[in-house]
Amino acid sequence: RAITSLEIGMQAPERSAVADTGKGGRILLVDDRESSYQRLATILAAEHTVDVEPNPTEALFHAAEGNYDLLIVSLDLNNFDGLRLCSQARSLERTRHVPILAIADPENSTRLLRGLEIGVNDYLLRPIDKTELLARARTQIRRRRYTDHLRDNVQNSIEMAITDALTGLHNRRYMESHLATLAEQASTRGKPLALMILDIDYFKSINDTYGHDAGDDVLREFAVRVRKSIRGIDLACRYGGEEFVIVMPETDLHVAGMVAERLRRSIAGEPFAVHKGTKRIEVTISIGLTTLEQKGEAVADVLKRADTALYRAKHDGRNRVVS
Ligand code: GH3
Ligand code: MG
Ligand code: MG
Ligand code: MG
Repeated sequence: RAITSLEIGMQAPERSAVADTGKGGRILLVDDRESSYQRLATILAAEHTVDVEPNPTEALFHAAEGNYDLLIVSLDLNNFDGLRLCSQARSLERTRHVPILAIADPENSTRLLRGLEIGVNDYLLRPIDKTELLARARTQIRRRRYTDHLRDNVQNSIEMAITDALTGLHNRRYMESHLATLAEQASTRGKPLALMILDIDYFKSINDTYGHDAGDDVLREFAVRVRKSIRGIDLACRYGGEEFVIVMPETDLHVAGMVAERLRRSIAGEPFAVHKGTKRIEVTISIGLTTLEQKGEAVADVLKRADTALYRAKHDGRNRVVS
């Protein structure tokens, strides 16, 4: 447990500060000289929440668990190489992106240079000027928040590009790019691969009878039931309006047939609530099922075979699985 700012007699600042000021951050100060950390923590506490940890081994643990915006590490530690802490922090997934501000006596300046090589972001030489410490801390925290924000945005864009907005399942584009990989893996590993196309029966008449919103409710609930009946490694996507594709790695026709049948029953067996639960409607689906037939078979051919099976399921009366 790190020594908290409150224990060393300081008030934590308001956490309402906006991101672009670099204020209101959470700082872990790693320093084992009491006179030094008391002073530094007092300065920093005017703008940030500061925890002090004199023990560098503990510090690494706190850094990984504590969601800090900045690590300030003394390279003048008595019983430990502060550089080692910096390098460990850089290699741990949980701390990799947390900026490090190093501080050192001028006679330890070679350690500072080494620190910069291993990923320390900035440094200050003792004696430390109050204004400069605050400015450097702010800069690092601001930069950290900005890059976090960018990383979140990139993450979101990727999610959106591969997800169907209505159902939360993968979209067709993702399935098409991923299916080839899955088929290749199955071929090289000599494992089976099953693929099914699912199509809601008379969906147009659901829209016509209950409205487009009710149709959307059905699609969403359908996706929920699909997710419940497949494994984590299976790939489910919305292929078109009311058509879905499920790809099941390492699954043969017999097992996939049982999954498809269970799914068909889970749809037909329980009416779908629409219009905020005020109305329940019977829904059925037809499923065309197939497997990868030979090594290196083109995925377009696999999809085509599943589609032909689906057509037969429709033709033979719907609410059934055909392979
Ligand atoms: P079948 O049993 O032969 O599959 O008949 P069907 O009515 O389900 O087939 P059809 O392809 O004629 O109709 C599909 C309908 O799905 C037409 C389209 O308006 C509707 N649809 C497509 N996307 C959406 C959507 O996002 N929301 C809603 N509510 N309807 C959609
Ligand atoms: Mg149709
Ligand atoms: Mg349909
Ligand atoms: Mg259709």
